[in-house]
Amino acid sequence: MAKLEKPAQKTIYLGLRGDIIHPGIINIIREGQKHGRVLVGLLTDSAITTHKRLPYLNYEQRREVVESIRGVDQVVPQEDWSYIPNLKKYRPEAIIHGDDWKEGVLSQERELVFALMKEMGGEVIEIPYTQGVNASTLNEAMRSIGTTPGVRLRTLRRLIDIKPLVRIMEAHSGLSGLIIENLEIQKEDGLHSFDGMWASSLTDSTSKGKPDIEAVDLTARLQDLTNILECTTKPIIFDGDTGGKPEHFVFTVRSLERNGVSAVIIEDKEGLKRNSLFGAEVEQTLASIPDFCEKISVGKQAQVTRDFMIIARLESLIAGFPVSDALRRARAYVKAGADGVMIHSREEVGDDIREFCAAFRKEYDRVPIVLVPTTYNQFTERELASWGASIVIYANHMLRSSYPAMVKTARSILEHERSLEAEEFLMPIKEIIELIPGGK
Ligand code: SPV
Ligand code: MG
Repeated sequence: MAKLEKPAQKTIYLGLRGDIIHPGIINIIREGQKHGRVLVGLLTDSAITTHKRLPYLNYEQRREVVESIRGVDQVVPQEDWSYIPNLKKYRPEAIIHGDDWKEGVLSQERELVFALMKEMGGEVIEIPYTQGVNASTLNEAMRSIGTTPGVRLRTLRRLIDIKPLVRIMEAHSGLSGLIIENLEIQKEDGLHSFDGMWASSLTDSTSKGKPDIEAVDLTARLQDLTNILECTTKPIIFDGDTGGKPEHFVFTVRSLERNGVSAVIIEDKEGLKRNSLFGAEVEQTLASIPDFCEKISVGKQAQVTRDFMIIARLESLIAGFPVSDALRRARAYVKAGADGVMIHSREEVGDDIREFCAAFRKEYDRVPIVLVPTTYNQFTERELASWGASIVIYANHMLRSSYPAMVKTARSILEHERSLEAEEFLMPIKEIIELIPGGK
């Protein structure tokens, strides 16, 4: 009896995110199977975040799921957003793709893929895209459902692991949080957006008309935070001031964790702190190293999740001490359990910060460094990352931009004794009504 010969197996490459498995994906795998063995290039977390949000599942979890789909023969990592490096590496006979890449961000990539496959003697199989379902629209839908505290909390560590620099912006209200949540701009190297939010003591207190002297209590700040939590899904870093007494800090850590906050930053000042940018005339006294280490360690013992981070903020440069003092403290704080350090400075040149980063990175290659470049704002994110920074926080920019805008409008109305002239500064009423969906 003639043996049934399997046709010579061609390799069909399929690039996937594989975070949300929907009928469109199953369909393309089935189509791929008709042409040969399906080799899935599964995008790594860092490849995805160059153009899209961090996936819900990490790479290993996605691999497990995709490997179990009938029709998938092999899964390999695709470490780049572009298919090109993997196509060169695996030299498949064909690549299969939905025809939706004819338009939009992938259209250029499509041309490159066609050229390369032609050069390699392979082909591009395009199949009609399954209308109505794709990972991006499903992602949108999931975002409108929201997140859980645990998922939000874990996201910061995942981002630190995969991104050259995590970009955090200050939010002091639901509305500012929504801007950070949704704003995206397309640049040559991918989609740019903010990775998370900073709950700043300065802007929390300023928005209440109060000075930033640790006088606004935690309960009031948690109420502000609730407004942000309710309408966003991105991770949050909380400005914990000095953390108070160790016994208070235990409660702060647990409250923040319960709410899904990813990290708290506490500063090593003595007593009730004053804002670091107040100027040299305000004397800032530092906590003793053992006392601050004790607070870190009590906080670490209090946390119930594995991923919550306590970041120690070094105020040596603010208080007039040299980089060597900050380094000495940083070593002690890391030893006490700090999950990262933030180095702060009022200097505009940035030399002190750069010197600290270089010295710290020599000793600790993985402990995250947080920078707050309010005064040394001439440096780009790429430069800060090259110094060794892991997180950049734009600590007060949403509030500082809103104040002059409000003054301008109020002044115009006073001057003209009507609001017509101010209208050009304003968002149209129709837009504000439509800004927050669900009013209908
Ligand atoms: C804040 O935003 O409240 C901070 C950063 O603590 S700074 O204002 O620069 O001290
Ligand atoms: Mg503060």
